Amino acid sequence: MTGEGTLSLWRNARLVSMAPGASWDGVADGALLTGDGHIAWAGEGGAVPASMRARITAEHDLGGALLTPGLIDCHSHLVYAGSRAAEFEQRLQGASYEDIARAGGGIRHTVTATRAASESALLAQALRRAACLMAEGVTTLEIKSGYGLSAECEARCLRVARQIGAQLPLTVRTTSLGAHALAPEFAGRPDAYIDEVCRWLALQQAEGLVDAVDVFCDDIGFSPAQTRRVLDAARSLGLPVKLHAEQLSNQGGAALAAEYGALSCDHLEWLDSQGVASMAAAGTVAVLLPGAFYFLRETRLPPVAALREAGVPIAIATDHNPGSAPGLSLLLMLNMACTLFRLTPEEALRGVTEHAARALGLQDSHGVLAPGYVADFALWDLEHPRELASNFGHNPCRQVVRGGRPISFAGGMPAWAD
Ligand code: DI6
Ligand code: FE
Repeated sequence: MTGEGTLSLWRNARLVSMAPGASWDGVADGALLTGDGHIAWAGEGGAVPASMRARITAEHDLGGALLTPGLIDCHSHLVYAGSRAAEFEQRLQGASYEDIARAGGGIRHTVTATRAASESALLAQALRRAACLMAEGVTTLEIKSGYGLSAECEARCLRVARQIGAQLPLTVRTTSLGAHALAPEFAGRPDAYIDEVCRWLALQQAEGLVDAVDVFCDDIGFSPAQTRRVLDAARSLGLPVKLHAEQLSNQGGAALAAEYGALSCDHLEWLDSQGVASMAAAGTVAVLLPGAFYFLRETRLPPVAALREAGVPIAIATDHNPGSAPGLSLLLMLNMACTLFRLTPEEALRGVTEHAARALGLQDSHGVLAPGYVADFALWDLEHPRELASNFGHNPCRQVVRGGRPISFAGGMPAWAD
């Protein structure tokens, strides 16, 4: 892919490639060669191979900036309408997230607002949210459905997600999460609702709307038996699966998902040792979501030490949604992953690069700066990558490049700069 054509040289940066074995301190006089949207070479500026030097037609002096892979937010619920700030107030008065959900609020509140919104209104709001994430270096974003809960509205939300990927210089991976909450029309009939969710998957797949399938397996979500039926339906269509598992209770969801070779299990505060072992054996990524933990004032920590010891790859994501994690800063999640979950800054950055790519099945193309990978990267006004996790509340991102092309944020909306 980069064998013959012209190349761009990006030089004079501290290169933090996140390639396995690369130094956490980065390469001081680092450089990249890109061509045809991909990385042709990465290393010390003085060591560019002569054969490649001859093909360079453009040169960018990066002025000593820190250079990392573009960030990957591997878990978001970006498409929805309405606000849940009133529930924030209710929780401050003592109501729990589960109380509000059981009383018909929570996810179902957002479903009512989302069903009432047009595709263009949903798109306009979601574009602005995606722009916030991108301004902090996000170049790949997973977007789930799950606030439609009908064949038509779930498809509408997935179409909006696809539109975001078409309109912005951003890689979008879509996840079908019809089994997020019980649709109000199916009150008391969760198994009949699961039949519907399974039926929709084939239609969504035929329309090219779905890259993966997810289920909220919990006391206030769906049972392991119901979850299994959705995972079976996904498997019969050849779709990869993920799971909202062990967030508010321990259902054994992680072990169940691992049985299906899940790409990831997400949340995991209630994960037990059997779940850890199953995930390790299946190579399933643990996606930790410190924003939801923080916003719901959870106290039970995900078993980070056990995940580490078992060699389970750990990713970090925003879980952006209006109810449990309304933030739009992946950098803040790096900070919280360290302060709340005691990840190291290096683990946190790997959690939004190499391991986040793996959680989306993109580990062979995204998440590290190495030959053959996509030329998605971010430049930061920072000296060391640890500062990405230690700082919070301001945005040190100087430039975002996707597929070798710089992005401009003129007017707040990301677009190709060239
Ligand atoms: N867990 C979450 O944290 C989000 N979905 C889920 O299954 C929250 C969704 C919401 O409250 O709107
Ligand atoms: Fe979520």
